[in-house]
Amino acid sequence: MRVAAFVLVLMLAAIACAADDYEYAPLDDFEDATPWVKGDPNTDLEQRDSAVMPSTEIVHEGAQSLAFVVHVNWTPREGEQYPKGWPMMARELDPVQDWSDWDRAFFWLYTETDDPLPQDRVLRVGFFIEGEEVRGGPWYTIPGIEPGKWQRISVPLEPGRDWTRVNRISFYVAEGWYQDGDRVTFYVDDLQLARRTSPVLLSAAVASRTIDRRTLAIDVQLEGRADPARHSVGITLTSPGGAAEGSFRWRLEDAAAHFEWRPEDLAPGGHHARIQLLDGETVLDSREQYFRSLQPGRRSYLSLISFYSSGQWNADDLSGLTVLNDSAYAGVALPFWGGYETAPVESWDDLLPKLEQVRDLLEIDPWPWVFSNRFIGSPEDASGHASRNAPDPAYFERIPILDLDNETGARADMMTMWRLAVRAAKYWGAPGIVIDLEAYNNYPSYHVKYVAERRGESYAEVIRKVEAVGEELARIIEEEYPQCIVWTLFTRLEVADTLPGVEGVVHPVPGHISLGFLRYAQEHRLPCRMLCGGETTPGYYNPNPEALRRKIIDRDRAMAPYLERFPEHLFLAGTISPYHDLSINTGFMAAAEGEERSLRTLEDFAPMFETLFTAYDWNWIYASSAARTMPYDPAHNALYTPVLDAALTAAAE
Ligand SMILES: [Ca+2]
Ligand SMILES: [Ca+2]
Repeated sequence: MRVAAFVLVLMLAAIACAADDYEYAPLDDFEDATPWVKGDPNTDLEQRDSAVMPSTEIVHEGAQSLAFVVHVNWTPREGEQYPKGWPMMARELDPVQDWSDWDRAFFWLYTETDDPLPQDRVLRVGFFIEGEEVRGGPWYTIPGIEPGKWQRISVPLEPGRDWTRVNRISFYVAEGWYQDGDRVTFYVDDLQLARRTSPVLLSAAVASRTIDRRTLAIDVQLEGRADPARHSVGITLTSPGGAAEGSFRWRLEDAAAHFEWRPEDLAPGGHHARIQLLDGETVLDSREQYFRSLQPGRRSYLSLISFYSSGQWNADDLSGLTVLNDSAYAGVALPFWGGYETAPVESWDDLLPKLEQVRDLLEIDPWPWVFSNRFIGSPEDASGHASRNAPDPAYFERIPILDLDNETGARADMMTMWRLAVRAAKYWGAPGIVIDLEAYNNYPSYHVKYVAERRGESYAEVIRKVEAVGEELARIIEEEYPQCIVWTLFTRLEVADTLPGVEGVVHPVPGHISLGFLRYAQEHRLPCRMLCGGETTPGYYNPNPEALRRKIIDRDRAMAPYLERFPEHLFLAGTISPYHDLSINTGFMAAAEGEERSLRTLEDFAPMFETLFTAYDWNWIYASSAARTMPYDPAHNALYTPVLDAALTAAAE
């Protein structure tokens, strides 16, 4: 199941395929609409906000198509459990159908609306296998939907599912994706199953460091059938300068395959891999990927990043920090100001006595920790927590979503904090500074589209201004401490989208802050480095080492364009949020109902730590309060230190 989930992620990024390479079978031409009904069996069968009917007006094939009419209506009605519901249309297949010999479904879609379509999700389709539930089902988000024209939609039938018993086809939207009052009609026509006439690469990924630092892991996923007598996979490595670094070839026995290969003398640094699917000597398909390898035998730098540190930093007596002098940590992040701080920023002289104390007490590296939340607004409809946590909520309420033009002075305050923190890192002789780019005040402000609409600016203008924020962060580094490492908890550069009128990919806002920073650092040849922290992926929690390794491979591939573009400046860090007793965990660290966890005690985490410390030169432990980790409690420190220390040593062997 875990493997299947990983495969699905890769496939969502799959490439459009040439139509000619398929053979087809008709599935539904919608000339008879009677099998199609509306209704979500879990919540609202009546669905007064949607309708399903045949259409003879907008037709792609034959005499009619099927219209799925949605009127978004958030007003609660009597007897309706969820005012923001899930309008759905579905058809049961009775008897069940065997699709196991097919690779994809194709259909035509015409979207009619006068309202703007939502950014992330517009319409989802699901092909259900007997026993699968609607909730959390096999939903496929149809990408790139544009109104006012017929579009050919291609849905992969992910390998790894049992396609022999398909019993339902469903389409749905969530009213919550749209705005109240929006009206949209989807016309669907000419649904067909399709089979590849010869195989292609659905995905291919290569990563070093997931087994050890000398061995490559190569994951290949085919669409179509592999014939071991004919088909093979080859990999060729070259250095960034174009020098040959070896090649290898394997027979392909299955549509999903994992290979391991230890090239001779894999030099640390960048490499280009070309992965080819071959039929005899004929190349059927190929993929290119940049990847980085690391120096074997190097001990990973482990840092502690925890809100428990806030209590230590803000205590009258800082000696509590000294517990960490006998720990596995090489560094600790100290939050100079809280994420919701609104008070005027102190001066350097105000800070200095505390900096001196830390310098005298702490034998590991202190890393100043700052928050970009300072310049993020908290409008009335925000989903964040500013009003609950901020000493002066009005400070955040007046910010126009993001204080991009320093409209309220919040951006200048953030830059002042940044400058003081960078100066403190230099004063301490610390390697660098930690920045948390989480939008605590208002999570929708991650989206360029939302920021642009709320600020009345174009997408391109918002991106330019956000990247200018990153440039200013880099300029301050240049002025204060050019060698400073900037350790982000995440960059979100692995998340890529597109927006109309914007050239190239669009990332969440933290991605563009990071890009502005990296570009400035590169153009000005600064010795500083940026670490992408990994909070978004591989993330705080993975159920087992294999799942973690898959995330590491996938992240390498998603980040490859930027790792290649910024070889001197961008590096990956890993993170994990361990616990020592599953039974005391609460909140996001607790097991879900019915979930069987293999990680129950700290010892269970040992292979997780070793996998992570093998994969990244920089790692951080997120010591959560939801797992009552209490890293400053000497007893807890004594519990965690030997396990972490052993994994650091083992990974460096
Ligand atoms: Ca038709
Ligand atoms: Ca409704």
